[in-house]
Amino acid sequence: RLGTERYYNHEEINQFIEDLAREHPRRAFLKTVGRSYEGRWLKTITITNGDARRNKNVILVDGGFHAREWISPAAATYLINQLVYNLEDNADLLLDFDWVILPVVNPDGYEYTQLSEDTRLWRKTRKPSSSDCIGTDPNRNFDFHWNEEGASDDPCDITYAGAKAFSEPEALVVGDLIHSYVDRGQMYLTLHSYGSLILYPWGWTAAVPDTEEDLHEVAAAGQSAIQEATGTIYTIGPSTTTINYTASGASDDYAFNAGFPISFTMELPFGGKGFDPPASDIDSIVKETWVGIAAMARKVIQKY
Ligand code: 0X9
Ligand code: ZN
Repeated sequence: RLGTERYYNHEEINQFIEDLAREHPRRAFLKTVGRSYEGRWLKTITITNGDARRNKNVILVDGGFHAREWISPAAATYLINQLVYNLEDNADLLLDFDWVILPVVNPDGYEYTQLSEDTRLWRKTRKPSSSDCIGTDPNRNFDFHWNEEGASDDPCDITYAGAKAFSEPEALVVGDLIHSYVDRGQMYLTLHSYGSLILYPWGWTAAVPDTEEDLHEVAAAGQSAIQEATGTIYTIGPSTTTINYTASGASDDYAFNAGFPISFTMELPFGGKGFDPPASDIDSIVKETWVGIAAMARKVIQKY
């Protein structure tokens, strides 16, 4: 299992989920769902309790959209550890759900940020655009209110929406995952950093969905569980007015619009150093993140 003492690269994370699937053939299933622009394999791991029940409800989790947000893949891998190795504490979560996890959506960007201090704060993908600038913001590339407010037309901008919706193979993979699980999908969770926020739709407009109360109730369960566990105070609310900007073409709105009744962006904590929580902070951040996610999943079980 992957420890929490350092950050891992994409190859190590893929190796980890491959090993898990091989060692737990009845409980963990690996699926190759696509390839990044530079040719890295995008693989999901589906974790079950191994019982015979088919077509359970699904929780879909992804991490590593934005290259520099290293704590996000770390939290996704910790979640995988918990669901596989801590069946005693999490039996209820696997009785009702299959969990599908894509730990690193944007591996090209993630690897690029590991090259040097100069590239550490890269955010986007790594596919060249029509201009000299490289990369698209994968979280502005989804085909729902694509390239409206809070997304840029300028390929040199860090929020460049791309030449068209789903121009980036990495975003398209997540879009396809959303569609392939939506019939069974109860919660979509995308892990970002930083800010200690649980954001729910909409993010493309300041308007809120009819079901805001449900979204709020589930988010509040995560918020209070985290506060109880560590004292960390998460702010929860509709994306646009809570993070204080509009951003269109993002995956959370896409998943919610497609039919996931619960869809959150979780902005993990600052961790002392922004996008670079020191390795010594990884353990506490990913553990409290898991506490929040488990509490939200339990609230979903109760509600639906
Ligand atoms: O701007 C983003 O993509 C997310 N914040 S980050 O600092 N990690 O880049 C927030 C996305 C919130 N959701 C929507 N606006 N739909
Ligand atoms: Zn992000």
